[in-house]
Order: sequence, then C-alpha cells, then structure tokens
Amino acid sequence: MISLPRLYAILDASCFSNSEDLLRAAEELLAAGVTLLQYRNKTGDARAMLTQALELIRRSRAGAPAPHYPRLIMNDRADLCLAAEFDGVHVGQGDLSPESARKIIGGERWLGVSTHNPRQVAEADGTSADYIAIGPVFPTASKLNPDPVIGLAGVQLARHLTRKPLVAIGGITSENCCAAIEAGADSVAVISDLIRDPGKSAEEFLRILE
Ligand code: TZP
Ligand code: MG
Repeated sequence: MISLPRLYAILDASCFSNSEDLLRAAEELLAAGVTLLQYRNKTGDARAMLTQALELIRRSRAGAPAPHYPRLIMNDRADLCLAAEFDGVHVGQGDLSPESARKIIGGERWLGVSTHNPRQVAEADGTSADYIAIGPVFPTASKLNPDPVIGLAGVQLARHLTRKPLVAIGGITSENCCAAIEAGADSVAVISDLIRDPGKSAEEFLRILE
C-alpha cells in the first residue's frame, strides 16, 4: 500500500495565463515542500500537454536530489503519463477504467481514481487503484459540472468503504483541511486555495497538516 503525503497539490493549467506562470507556480510549490503534484489540463492538446509535462519533470528534478524527487501525477491521460515519465495517472469516472489505465502504466506507477458517491468508492476499492479521491467535499469552482457536494459526512462514509488511501477534494482550504483529515481522509487535494501565492499557501497547508 502506498503512503500519501497530507497535501496533494494540483496545478490546473486553466488557472494560469501562460505556461511559464504554471511552471513557476510548480517551482514555488515544490520549494515549499510539496511532494505530490498533479498536472491537470482539460483543454490543452496532447502535444502542448506533453511539452508542459516534460518541463514540469525537468524543473521538479532540478530542485531535488534523486531519491527525493517529488511525485508527479498526470490527470486523465495514461499515455501522457508514460510519455512524460510521470509517476502516476489519475483517472475520473469518464476516463479509462482503472484496470485499463493500469494496463498502460504497469504495476509500479501510482493510479488514482476520482469518486463522487459511495457506490463509486466501493467500486474503486475493488480495483488496483493505489488511492481513491472523494469529492467534491465542499463547493468548488474549479470543476465544470461538479457532482453534488458530499460534505464531511461523505468523507466519513467513504472512509468506511475502503482501506485504500483516501484523498478529500473539492473546496479544500487551509481553514477546512484539518476537518477533512479528521473525517477520515489521508490527504487533501487542493487547486484554487494554492493559486494566489503558491509558495506561501503550500507552506501554510503543510504547517497546518503536519
Ligand atoms: N474533483 C472534484 S472537486 C475538484 C475536482 C478536480 C476540483 C477541486 O478544486 P478546488 O479549487 O480545490 O475546489
Ligand atoms: Mg479525469
């Protein structure tokens, strides 16, 4: 079983006006101590995504010595995970099934699955996914057509349905992150509350979640 850090930072390309801003935010997050980072790009074409992903890999390794490289996770795309030599892929309910993604990435890379209700958690629990994300826990503006908010009770429910590492996602802030952990999450995934000042925000999350 894998062990997740408390903070799972997600860099969503739509939050940045250009590639350099995204890459700088990544550098700030990593310098602050983020060790698990997802690259999410819902609008870029495959080539643009691969270019950005390769640069993320390069910069993330420039800042850390070999065994301590941060883990980079590709959202949605198992093919780009391999092409960019990322450490894992995160699939949602409309992406490749966990088992299909697993066939592509092999047994070593991490596989995460998004779930939004108890049925999906139970189903993901029966797959080879390494971790399960559950949400949106709170209202979020970062996802198009989000599923209904599940609240902390939804996290508690998910906790009873799986022993896999559980990631709370959706509207997570430095104010509510501890409540998500207390409800049973092992980690919190954050997009918007890390954007304003990525370095400072990540440091604050890491301090609070310690
Ligand atoms: N899945 C469920 S909520 C969400 C995703 C990708 C968006 C989380 O973003 P934020 O800004 O941290 O609410
Ligand atoms: Mg997806």
